[in-house]
Amino acid sequence: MDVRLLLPCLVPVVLALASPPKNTAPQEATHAVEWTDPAGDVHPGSTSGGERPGRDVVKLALRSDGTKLTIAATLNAPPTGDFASDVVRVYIDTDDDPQTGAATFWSRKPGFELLAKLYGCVRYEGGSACSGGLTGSKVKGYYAVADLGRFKSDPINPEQVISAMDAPAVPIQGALVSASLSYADLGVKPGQTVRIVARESDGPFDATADFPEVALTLK
Ligand SMILES: [Ca+2]
Ligand SMILES: [Ca+2]
Repeated sequence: MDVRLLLPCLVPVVLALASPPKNTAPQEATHAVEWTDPAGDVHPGSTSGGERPGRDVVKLALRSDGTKLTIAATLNAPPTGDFASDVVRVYIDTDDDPQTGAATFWSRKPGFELLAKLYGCVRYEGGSACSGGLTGSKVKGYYAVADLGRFKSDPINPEQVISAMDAPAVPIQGALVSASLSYADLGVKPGQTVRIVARESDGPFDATADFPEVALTLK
């Protein structure tokens, strides 16, 4: 067979395989954005004491007020049990440039400088936890915090800016888990547009756990 006849057929196939996923323009929002999310789409978490139910987000709101960004997740039920975990992860592209920063872990979307996590923490008699738990300790209540990390040399593990244990505790009201991060800690200014991809922490181990990508213009 003449190899010159084969080449025109092969080249388009190779190009198709090498081309990156299609870039769809992010949703645009001013000051705030809110989404609903299905119930029943989370997986259980594993603990040393066996499996604990996943934290199932049914609504997520991101709100800016000129000084802080609030992450507010509504769960399908108020928290129970003695195990703490994050409920939502929020990747933030603070320079609105996909060429700078790290990629989201599961969906590989590029360009994020910050990763914030919203936790449902547990207060026990004699301690508290935002990840894991104190087995055998009596649970006294639940509260929310948001931590913050900045991607530097490690594209997977950001360097800590605010730890969950140092962040201000916000009481969980029913099924509403909500906490805020200041513009100063985020390194953003009023009127700036940031690109955000949020993710249901206990959602499927793939891109389907992501909420829609949004370009949010901060108040
Ligand atoms: Ca859900
Ligand atoms: Ca960036």
